[in-house]
Amino acid sequence: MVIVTDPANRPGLPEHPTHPIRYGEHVAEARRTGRPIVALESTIVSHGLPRPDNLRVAREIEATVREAGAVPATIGMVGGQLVVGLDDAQLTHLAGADGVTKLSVRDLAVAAATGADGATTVAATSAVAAAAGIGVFATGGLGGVHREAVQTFDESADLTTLARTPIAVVCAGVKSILDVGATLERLETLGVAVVGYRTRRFPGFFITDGGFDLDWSVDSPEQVAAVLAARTAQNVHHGGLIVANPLPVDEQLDPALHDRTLADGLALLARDGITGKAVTPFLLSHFHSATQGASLAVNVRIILNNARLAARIAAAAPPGAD
Ligand code: PSU
Ligand code: MN
Repeated sequence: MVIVTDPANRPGLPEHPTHPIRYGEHVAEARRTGRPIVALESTIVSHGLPRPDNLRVAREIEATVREAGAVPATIGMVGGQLVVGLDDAQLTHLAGADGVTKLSVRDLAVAAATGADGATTVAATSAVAAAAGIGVFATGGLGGVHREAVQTFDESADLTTLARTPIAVVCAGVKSILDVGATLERLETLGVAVVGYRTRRFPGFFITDGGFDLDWSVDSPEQVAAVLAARTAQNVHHGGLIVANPLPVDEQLDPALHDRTLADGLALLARDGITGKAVTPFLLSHFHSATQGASLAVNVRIILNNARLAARIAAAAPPGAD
């Protein structure tokens, strides 16, 4: 990447952004009137879901948040401008354009200064949402500790960011392509609270039960809101809260198909020597093709399920609880 020190002097680049964060009109209005807001990430749109389903799904996620009584704020970067509440044209651009960069927290300032188009990960979305005073965020699955992390040190910045960011993230756990047990251990070390939503088992993204117990379970959006209120009132620990929301058993990917597909995918990884950033996209596209689209349909159900719960939590939380 070329660092552009003076973007205004470079033809073809947008003007250097003057506002660190720009709010979409619908989000600015919600902030003025105190309506509940749910943050949404853009990396699942640009990098996590195949085109052209990704744009349709991005719109469905926003519609689901609205139907459940909150205002969606999809976060991303357009021409170096950080936007909280992308409009439909911006969302369409990030879903379809080539050269949209995956932005974690460390990338945000560099991307802004170089006028980049970027999609924010869970880490970056959480950090920006918290800075914007938004306390609830819905996604599909978190990043985590990769299976080969003992050699590669590959652990998502999602975990370390949540350690210091006061946000509630509604997700369906982490994908089974990661080391789920190690991810839970790291979350404990980092001081990130994990509560199951109506379950004491950590969900396994495509599958309802990821194979690990949780210490805590909550039963209602109001109870999650009470956790957030208690955190604020205590004023002791300001880390993230993971609300682990499993798909109902009858909506999960068939566990036998899941296990088979994962084993085949891992064998292909080893055979082709695929490592690093390429691992997750490779395994996800293997899942989508090997299950003839079944995993994609499950993926979409997961995100919509989380968007709905996040909206209900945001509606139950008093404004400014975070
Ligand atoms: N989980 C998914 N789909 C995704 C991601 C996670 O089911 O697209 C994305 C999220 O944006 C998450 C990021 O924050 O991958 C983690 O990437 P990394 O491991 O490079 O931090
Ligand atoms: Mn990584």
